[in-house]
Amino acid sequence: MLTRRQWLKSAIAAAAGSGAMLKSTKANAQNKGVQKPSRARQQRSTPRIVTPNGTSLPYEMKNGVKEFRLIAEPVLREFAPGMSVKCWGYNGQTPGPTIEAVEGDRVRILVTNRLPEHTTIHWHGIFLPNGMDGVGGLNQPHINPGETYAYEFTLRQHGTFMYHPHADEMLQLAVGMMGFFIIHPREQENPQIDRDFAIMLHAWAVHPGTYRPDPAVMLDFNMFTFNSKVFPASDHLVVRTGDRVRIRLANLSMDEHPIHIHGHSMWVTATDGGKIPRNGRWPETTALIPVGATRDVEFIADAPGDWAFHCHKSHHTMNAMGHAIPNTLGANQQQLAEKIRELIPGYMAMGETGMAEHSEHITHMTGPKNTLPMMMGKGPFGNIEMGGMFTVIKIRDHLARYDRDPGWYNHPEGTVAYRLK
Ligand SMILES: [Cu+2]
Repeated sequence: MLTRRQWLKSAIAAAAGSGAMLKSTKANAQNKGVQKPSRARQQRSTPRIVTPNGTSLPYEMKNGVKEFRLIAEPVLREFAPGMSVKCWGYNGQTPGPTIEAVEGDRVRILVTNRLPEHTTIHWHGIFLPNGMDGVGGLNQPHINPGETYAYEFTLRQHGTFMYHPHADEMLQLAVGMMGFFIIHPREQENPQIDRDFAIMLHAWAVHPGTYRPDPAVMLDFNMFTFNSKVFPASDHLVVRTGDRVRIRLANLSMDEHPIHIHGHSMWVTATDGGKIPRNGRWPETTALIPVGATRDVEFIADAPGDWAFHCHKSHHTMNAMGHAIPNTLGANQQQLAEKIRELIPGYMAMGETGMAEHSEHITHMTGPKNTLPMMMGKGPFGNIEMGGMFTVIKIRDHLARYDRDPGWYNHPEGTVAYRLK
Protein backbone atom coordinates (compact mmCIF):
# COMPACT_ATOMS: atom_id res chain seq x y z
CA MET A 1 0.00 0.00 0.00
CA LEU A 2 1.19 3.47 -0.78
CA THR A 3 0.73 5.74 2.18
CA ARG A 4 0.16 9.45 1.72
CA ARG A 5 3.66 10.09 3.03
CA GLN A 6 5.15 7.75 0.43
CA TRP A 7 3.04 9.33 -2.24
CA LEU A 8 4.21 12.78 -1.17
CA LYS A 9 7.82 11.63 -1.38
CA SER A 10 7.32 10.15 -4.81
CA ALA A 11 5.50 13.26 -5.98
CA ILE A 12 8.37 15.45 -4.78
CA ALA A 13 10.87 13.19 -6.51
CA ALA A 14 8.75 13.27 -9.63
CA ALA A 15 8.52 17.04 -9.61
CA ALA A 16 12.28 17.28 -9.19
CA GLY A 17 13.22 14.92 -12.01
CA SER A 18 12.70 15.06 -15.73
CA GLY A 19 11.29 11.51 -15.62
CA ALA A 20 8.33 12.98 -13.83
CA MET A 21 5.64 11.10 -15.72
CA LEU A 22 7.50 7.83 -15.39
CA LYS A 23 7.84 8.15 -11.63
CA SER A 24 4.30 9.21 -11.00
CA THR A 25 2.99 6.30 -13.01
CA LYS A 26 5.41 4.05 -11.15
CA ALA A 27 3.77 5.25 -7.96
CA ASN A 28 0.47 4.34 -9.54
CA ALA A 29 1.67 0.90 -10.51
CA GLN A 30 2.96 0.25 -7.00
CA ASN A 31 -0.22 1.66 -5.64
CA LYS A 32 -2.25 -0.73 -7.70
CA GLY A 33 -0.18 -3.76 -6.74
CA VAL A 34 0.43 -5.50 -9.99
CA GLN A 35 0.74 -9.02 -8.54
CA LYS A 36 -2.34 -8.86 -6.32
CA PRO A 37 -4.91 -6.68 -7.98
CA SER A 38 -7.83 -7.60 -5.71
CA ARG A 39 -5.88 -6.78 -2.54
CA ALA A 40 -4.58 -3.57 -4.06
CA ARG A 41 -8.11 -2.55 -4.92
CA GLN A 42 -9.08 -2.60 -1.26
CA GLN A 43 -6.00 -0.73 -0.16
CA ARG A 44 -5.64 1.92 -2.79
CA SER A 45 -5.08 5.37 -1.35
CA THR A 46 -6.60 8.40 -2.98
CA PRO A 47 -3.88 10.29 -4.88
CA ARG A 48 -3.75 8.44 -8.14
CA ILE A 49 -4.25 10.77 -11.06
CA VAL A 50 -1.98 10.32 -14.05
CA THR A 51 -1.40 13.63 -15.81
CA PRO A 52 0.26 12.56 -19.09
CA ASN A 53 3.45 14.57 -19.72
CA GLY A 54 2.88 16.20 -16.32
CA THR A 55 2.83 15.66 -12.56
CA SER A 56 0.74 16.14 -9.44
CA LEU A 57 1.59 18.91 -6.97
CA PRO A 58 3.05 17.78 -3.62
CA TYR A 59 1.69 19.32 -0.42
CA GLU A 60 2.72 19.72 3.19
CA MET A 61 0.42 19.02 6.12
CA LYS A 62 0.34 22.06 8.43
CA ASN A 63 -1.94 21.87 11.49
CA GLY A 64 -4.50 19.84 9.63
CA VAL A 65 -4.35 21.99 6.48
CA LYS A 66 -2.99 20.70 3.17
CA GLU A 67 -0.65 23.43 1.99
CA PHE A 68 0.24 23.65 -1.70
CA ARG A 69 2.64 26.11 -3.36
CA LEU A 70 2.10 27.43 -6.86
CA ILE A 71 4.62 29.68 -8.56
CA ALA A 72 3.27 31.57 -11.56
CA GLU A 73 6.25 31.96 -13.89
CA PRO A 74 7.52 31.87 -17.47
CA VAL A 75 7.99 28.30 -18.74
CA LEU A 76 9.77 26.94 -21.79
CA ARG A 77 7.68 24.04 -23.12
CA GLU A 78 8.74 21.66 -25.86
CA PHE A 79 5.56 20.82 -27.76
CA ALA A 80 7.53 18.12 -29.63
CA PRO A 81 11.20 17.87 -30.66
CA GLY A 82 11.83 20.77 -33.04
CA MET A 83 9.53 23.25 -31.37
CA SER A 84 9.84 24.95 -27.99
CA VAL A 85 7.44 27.64 -26.89
CA LYS A 86 7.94 30.48 -24.43
CA CYS A 87 4.83 29.97 -22.31
CA TRP A 88 3.70 31.06 -18.88
CA GLY A 89 2.63 28.42 -16.38
CA TYR A 90 3.11 27.19 -12.83
CA ASN A 91 6.10 25.49 -11.16
CA GLY A 92 7.95 25.12 -14.45
CA GLN A 93 5.04 23.43 -16.21
CA THR A 94 2.14 24.17 -18.50
CA PRO A 95 -0.43 23.02 -17.73
CA GLY A 96 0.53 23.61 -14.10
CA PRO A 97 0.86 20.57 -11.83
CA THR A 98 -2.39 18.79 -10.99
CA ILE A 99 -3.69 19.62 -7.52
CA GLU A 100 -5.20 16.54 -5.84
CA ALA A 101 -7.11 16.68 -2.57
CA VAL A 102 -10.01 14.90 -0.88
CA GLU A 103 -13.53 16.17 -0.21
CA GLY A 104 -13.58 17.56 3.32
CA ASP A 105 -9.92 18.68 3.21
CA ARG A 106 -8.99 22.15 4.32
CA VAL A 107 -6.53 23.42 1.68
CA ARG A 108 -4.22 26.43 1.57
CA ILE A 109 -2.61 27.37 -1.72
CA LEU A 110 0.26 29.86 -1.60
CA VAL A 111 0.57 31.61 -4.94
CA THR A 112 3.79 33.44 -5.74
CA ASN A 113 3.92 35.69 -8.78
CA ARG A 114 7.16 35.55 -10.77
CA LEU A 115 5.58 36.93 -13.94
CA PRO A 116 6.33 40.37 -15.35
CA GLU A 117 2.73 41.46 -14.67
CA HIS A 118 0.10 40.91 -11.99
CA THR A 119 -2.07 37.79 -11.84
CA THR A 120 -4.63 35.97 -9.64
CA ILE A 121 -5.97 32.42 -9.51
CA HIS A 122 -9.59 31.49 -9.92
CA TRP A 123 -10.59 28.00 -8.70
CA HIS A 124 -12.97 27.04 -11.50
CA GLY A 125 -16.05 25.12 -10.33
CA ILE A 126 -15.09 24.96 -6.65
CA PHE A 127 -17.50 26.03 -3.90
CA LEU A 128 -15.67 28.53 -1.70
CA PRO A 129 -16.05 31.84 0.14
CA ASN A 130 -16.50 34.74 -2.25
CA GLY A 131 -13.20 36.37 -1.30
CA MET A 132 -11.29 33.21 -2.38
CA ASP A 133 -12.76 33.11 -5.89
CA GLY A 134 -9.82 34.93 -7.43
CA VAL A 135 -11.37 37.47 -9.78
CA GLY A 136 -8.85 40.31 -9.65
CA GLY A 137 -10.46 43.61 -8.70
CA LEU A 138 -13.77 41.94 -7.79
CA ASN A 139 -12.84 39.45 -5.06
CA GLN A 140 -9.26 40.48 -4.20
CA PRO A 141 -6.47 42.86 -5.15
CA HIS A 142 -4.23 41.60 -7.97
CA ILE A 143 -1.09 39.68 -7.00
CA ASN A 144 1.76 41.90 -8.14
CA PRO A 145 5.11 40.56 -9.37
CA GLY A 146 7.11 39.36 -6.36
CA GLU A 147 4.07 39.02 -4.07
CA THR A 148 2.67 35.83 -2.53
CA TYR A 149 -1.02 35.42 -1.69
CA ALA A 150 -2.68 32.66 0.30
CA TYR A 151 -6.00 31.11 -0.68
CA GLU A 152 -7.65 28.91 1.92
CA PHE A 153 -10.92 27.02 1.87
CA THR A 154 -12.58 23.72 2.80
CA LEU A 155 -13.51 21.37 -0.03
CA ARG A 156 -17.23 20.65 0.04
CA GLN A 157 -17.61 18.61 -3.17
CA HIS A 158 -15.67 16.20 -5.37
CA GLY A 159 -14.95 16.13 -9.06
CA THR A 160 -12.80 17.56 -11.83
CA PHE A 161 -12.10 21.28 -11.62
CA MET A 162 -9.50 23.72 -12.88
CA TYR A 163 -7.37 26.64 -11.82
CA HIS A 164 -6.46 29.61 -14.00
CA PRO A 165 -5.83 33.35 -13.73
CA HIS A 166 -8.70 35.84 -13.60
CA ALA A 167 -6.42 38.74 -14.48
CA ASP A 168 -5.44 39.75 -18.04
CA GLU A 169 -7.18 36.54 -18.99
CA MET A 170 -6.96 36.82 -22.76
CA LEU A 171 -3.18 36.89 -22.57
CA GLN A 172 -2.57 34.68 -19.56
CA LEU A 173 -4.74 31.83 -20.88
CA ALA A 174 -3.29 32.18 -24.40
CA VAL A 175 0.22 31.56 -23.05
CA GLY A 176 -0.71 28.44 -21.08
CA MET A 177 -1.69 29.39 -17.52
CA MET A 178 -4.05 26.63 -16.38
CA GLY A 179 -4.13 23.39 -14.43
CA PHE A 180 -6.34 20.69 -12.95
CA PHE A 181 -7.77 20.80 -9.43
CA ILE A 182 -9.10 17.31 -8.76
CA ILE A 183 -11.06 16.56 -5.61
CA HIS A 184 -11.39 12.86 -4.77
CA PRO A 185 -14.56 11.68 -3.05
CA ARG A 186 -14.27 10.87 0.65
CA GLU A 187 -15.94 7.50 0.14
CA GLN A 188 -14.41 4.91 -2.13
CA GLU A 189 -15.95 5.01 -5.57
CA ASN A 190 -18.16 2.18 -6.71
CA PRO A 191 -17.30 0.80 -9.18
CA GLN A 192 -13.66 1.67 -8.63
CA ILE A 193 -11.52 3.29 -11.26
CA ASP A 194 -8.32 1.48 -12.26
CA ARG A 195 -6.69 4.16 -14.38
CA ASP A 196 -7.48 7.85 -13.96
CA PHE A 197 -6.02 10.29 -16.49
CA ALA A 198 -6.25 14.10 -16.71
CA ILE A 199 -5.80 15.83 -20.07
CA MET A 200 -6.00 19.60 -20.58
CA LEU A 201 -6.93 20.65 -24.11
CA HIS A 202 -5.47 23.83 -25.52
CA ALA A 203 -5.10 25.73 -28.79
CA TRP A 204 -2.20 28.07 -29.49
CA ALA A 205 -1.15 30.54 -32.14
CA VAL A 206 2.63 30.27 -32.47
CA HIS A 207 3.55 31.70 -35.85
CA PRO A 208 6.28 29.65 -37.60
CA GLY A 209 9.72 30.98 -36.71
CA THR A 210 8.51 32.61 -33.48
CA TYR A 211 8.56 31.37 -29.88
CA ARG A 212 5.73 33.19 -28.14
CA PRO A 213 2.04 32.34 -28.39
CA ASP A 214 0.15 35.26 -29.97
CA PRO A 215 -2.63 36.28 -27.56
CA ALA A 216 -4.31 38.51 -30.15
CA VAL A 217 -5.43 35.54 -32.24
CA MET A 218 -9.09 34.72 -31.66
CA LEU A 219 -9.94 32.03 -34.22
CA ASP A 220 -6.96 31.05 -36.30
CA PHE A 221 -4.90 28.84 -33.99
CA ASN A 222 -2.19 26.62 -35.44
CA MET A 223 -1.10 24.30 -32.59
CA PHE A 224 -3.47 22.00 -30.68
CA THR A 225 -2.23 20.19 -27.59
CA PHE A 226 -2.99 17.52 -24.98
CA ASN A 227 -1.27 18.80 -21.82
CA SER A 228 0.81 21.16 -23.97
CA LYS A 229 2.26 18.37 -26.15
CA VAL A 230 1.48 17.37 -29.72
CA PHE A 231 1.57 13.87 -31.18
CA PRO A 232 3.90 11.97 -31.23
CA ALA A 233 5.39 13.68 -28.14
CA SER A 234 2.21 13.08 -26.11
CA ASP A 235 2.42 10.19 -23.64
CA HIS A 236 0.53 7.03 -24.55
CA LEU A 237 -2.22 5.97 -22.16
CA VAL A 238 -1.22 2.47 -21.03
CA VAL A 239 -3.99 0.31 -19.55
CA ARG A 240 -4.67 -3.35 -18.86
CA THR A 241 -7.50 -5.29 -20.52
CA GLY A 242 -10.57 -5.05 -18.30
CA ASP A 243 -9.50 -1.85 -16.53
CA ARG A 244 -12.16 0.73 -15.82
CA VAL A 245 -10.58 3.87 -17.24
CA ARG A 246 -11.55 7.45 -16.53
CA ILE A 247 -10.21 10.31 -18.62
CA ARG A 248 -10.82 13.78 -17.25
CA LEU A 249 -10.81 16.34 -20.04
CA ALA A 250 -10.69 20.09 -19.49
CA ASN A 251 -10.87 22.95 -21.97
CA LEU A 252 -9.78 26.56 -21.50
CA SER A 253 -9.06 27.17 -25.17
CA MET A 254 -11.15 29.39 -27.46
CA ASP A 255 -12.82 26.47 -29.23
CA GLU A 256 -14.74 23.35 -28.28
CA HIS A 257 -13.12 19.96 -28.88
CA PRO A 258 -15.01 16.77 -29.84
CA ILE A 259 -12.79 14.07 -28.31
CA HIS A 260 -13.12 10.69 -29.97
CA ILE A 261 -12.23 7.17 -28.81
CA HIS A 262 -11.69 4.20 -31.12
CA GLY A 263 -12.88 0.65 -30.52
CA HIS A 264 -14.90 1.52 -27.39
CA SER A 265 -17.90 3.45 -26.20
CA MET A 266 -17.47 5.78 -23.25
CA TRP A 267 -19.91 7.15 -20.72
CA VAL A 268 -19.92 10.83 -19.89
CA THR A 269 -20.06 10.55 -16.08
CA ALA A 270 -19.38 14.06 -14.76
CA THR A 271 -19.00 17.70 -15.63
CA ASP A 272 -17.42 20.50 -13.59
CA GLY A 273 -20.94 20.91 -12.18
CA GLY A 274 -20.77 17.49 -10.54
CA LYS A 275 -21.45 13.79 -11.11
CA ILE A 276 -24.15 12.98 -13.63
CA PRO A 277 -26.75 10.73 -11.95
CA ARG A 278 -26.41 7.15 -13.18
CA ASN A 279 -29.71 7.17 -15.08
CA GLY A 280 -28.77 10.44 -16.77
CA ARG A 281 -25.45 9.29 -18.24
CA TRP A 282 -25.15 8.81 -21.94
CA PRO A 283 -22.83 6.79 -24.16
CA GLU A 284 -20.58 8.46 -26.71
CA THR A 285 -17.73 7.68 -29.00
CA THR A 286 -17.13 11.43 -29.33
CA ALA A 287 -17.59 13.63 -26.26
CA LEU A 288 -17.82 17.34 -26.89
CA ILE A 289 -15.74 19.29 -24.39
CA PRO A 290 -17.10 22.83 -24.31
CA VAL A 291 -14.98 25.90 -23.62
CA GLY A 292 -14.59 26.64 -19.92
CA ALA A 293 -15.71 23.17 -18.86
CA THR A 294 -14.55 19.73 -17.79
CA ARG A 295 -15.97 16.35 -18.72
CA ASP A 296 -15.17 12.96 -17.18
CA VAL A 297 -15.49 10.02 -19.53
CA GLU A 298 -15.30 6.37 -18.47
CA PHE A 299 -14.97 3.14 -20.36
CA ILE A 300 -14.04 -0.49 -19.78
CA ALA A 301 -10.92 -1.23 -21.76
CA ASP A 302 -12.22 -4.55 -23.06
CA ALA A 303 -10.50 -4.65 -26.45
CA PRO A 304 -6.71 -5.12 -26.53
CA GLY A 305 -4.88 -3.06 -29.13
CA ASP A 306 -3.49 0.37 -29.97
CA TRP A 307 -6.52 2.63 -30.13
CA ALA A 308 -6.48 6.21 -31.37
CA PHE A 309 -7.79 8.89 -28.99
CA HIS A 310 -8.05 12.32 -30.54
CA CYS A 311 -9.94 15.52 -31.24
CA HIS A 312 -12.27 14.97 -34.19
CA LYS A 313 -11.77 18.42 -35.71
CA SER A 314 -9.36 17.33 -38.39
CA HIS A 315 -7.33 20.55 -38.24
CA HIS A 316 -6.81 19.91 -34.54
CA THR A 317 -4.85 16.74 -35.27
CA MET A 318 -2.54 18.67 -37.57
CA ASN A 319 0.32 21.00 -36.64
CA ALA A 320 1.14 24.49 -37.84
CA MET A 321 2.29 23.81 -41.37
CA GLY A 322 -1.04 22.34 -42.45
CA HIS A 323 -2.98 25.55 -41.99
CA ALA A 324 -3.40 28.59 -44.22
CA ILE A 325 -1.70 27.07 -47.26
CA PRO A 326 -2.84 27.36 -50.90
CA ASN A 327 -5.11 24.59 -52.16
CA THR A 328 -3.14 22.67 -54.77
CA LEU A 329 -5.34 19.56 -54.86
CA GLY A 330 -5.81 18.52 -58.48
CA ALA A 331 -3.69 21.39 -59.80
CA ASN A 332 -1.06 20.51 -62.39
CA GLN A 333 1.90 22.41 -61.02
CA GLN A 334 4.61 21.07 -63.31
CA GLN A 335 5.15 24.20 -65.42
CA LEU A 336 4.85 26.45 -62.41
CA ALA A 337 7.34 24.34 -60.47
CA GLU A 338 9.88 24.58 -63.32
CA LYS A 339 9.54 28.37 -63.37
CA ILE A 340 9.91 28.64 -59.61
CA ARG A 341 12.95 26.35 -59.69
CA GLU A 342 14.71 28.89 -61.94
CA LEU A 343 14.43 31.31 -59.00
CA ILE A 344 14.56 28.85 -56.08
CA PRO A 345 16.67 25.79 -56.91
CA GLY A 346 15.27 22.62 -55.37
CA TYR A 347 11.71 23.98 -55.14
CA MET A 348 9.22 21.14 -54.97
CA ALA A 349 5.53 21.38 -55.82
CA MET A 350 3.31 19.49 -53.42
CA GLY A 351 -0.29 18.67 -52.79
CA GLU A 352 -1.47 17.79 -56.28
CA THR A 353 -2.73 14.35 -55.25
CA GLY A 354 -3.39 15.11 -51.60
CA MET A 355 -1.42 16.10 -48.52
CA ALA A 356 -0.19 12.74 -47.24
CA GLU A 357 3.15 13.28 -48.99
CA HIS A 358 3.93 15.99 -46.41
CA SER A 359 4.58 13.16 -43.96
CA GLU A 360 7.31 11.80 -46.29
CA HIS A 361 9.00 15.12 -46.94
CA ILE A 362 9.72 15.79 -43.27
CA THR A 363 12.48 13.20 -43.43
CA HIS A 364 14.52 15.10 -46.03
CA MET A 365 13.28 18.70 -46.13
CA THR A 366 13.93 21.36 -43.54
CA GLY A 367 11.03 23.60 -42.69
CA PRO A 368 10.91 27.03 -41.06
CA LYS A 369 12.53 27.46 -37.66
CA ASN A 370 10.64 26.49 -34.50
CA THR A 371 7.48 25.01 -35.92
CA LEU A 372 6.28 21.51 -36.73
CA PRO A 373 5.19 19.72 -39.89
CA MET A 374 1.45 19.25 -40.16
CA MET A 375 1.67 15.49 -39.62
CA MET A 376 4.19 13.33 -37.81
CA GLY A 377 4.57 9.98 -36.09
CA LYS A 378 5.56 6.52 -37.28
CA GLY A 379 3.61 3.38 -36.50
CA PRO A 380 4.21 -0.32 -37.16
CA PHE A 381 2.59 0.00 -40.61
CA GLY A 382 4.01 3.36 -41.72
CA ASN A 383 3.46 7.07 -41.15
CA ILE A 384 0.58 7.77 -38.79
CA GLU A 385 -0.01 11.19 -40.43
CA MET A 386 -1.26 12.90 -37.29
CA GLY A 387 -0.12 15.71 -35.04
CA GLY A 388 -1.78 17.95 -32.48
CA MET A 389 -4.50 16.51 -30.26
CA PHE A 390 -3.82 12.81 -30.80
CA THR A 391 -2.55 10.01 -28.62
CA VAL A 392 -2.75 6.21 -28.42
CA ILE A 393 -4.49 4.14 -25.76
CA LYS A 394 -2.46 0.93 -25.44
CA ILE A 395 -4.60 -1.86 -24.01
CA ARG A 396 -2.83 -5.13 -23.20
CA ASP A 397 -3.90 -8.45 -21.67
CA HIS A 398 -0.57 -9.08 -20.00
CA LEU A 399 0.92 -5.94 -18.61
CA ALA A 400 3.45 -6.14 -15.80
CA ARG A 401 3.41 -2.41 -15.14
CA TYR A 402 1.87 0.78 -16.42
CA ASP A 403 5.02 2.89 -16.65
CA ARG A 404 6.68 0.95 -19.49
CA ASP A 405 5.77 1.37 -23.12
CA PRO A 406 4.51 -2.10 -24.11
CA GLY A 407 5.50 -1.40 -27.74
CA TRP A 408 3.13 -1.71 -30.66
CA TYR A 409 0.26 -4.18 -30.50
CA ASN A 410 0.93 -7.68 -31.71
CA HIS A 411 -2.21 -8.46 -33.71
CA PRO A 412 -3.52 -12.04 -33.55
CA GLU A 413 -3.29 -13.76 -36.90
CA GLY A 414 -6.13 -12.93 -39.27
CA THR A 415 -7.20 -9.72 -37.47
CA VAL A 416 -5.48 -7.10 -39.64
CA ALA A 417 -7.03 -5.62 -42.77
CA TYR A 418 -5.35 -7.25 -45.75
CA ARG A 419 -4.64 -6.47 -49.33
CA LEU A 420 -6.66 -8.33 -51.96
CA LYS A 421 -4.82 -7.19 -55.04
CU1 LIG B 1 -10.13 20.12 -31.10
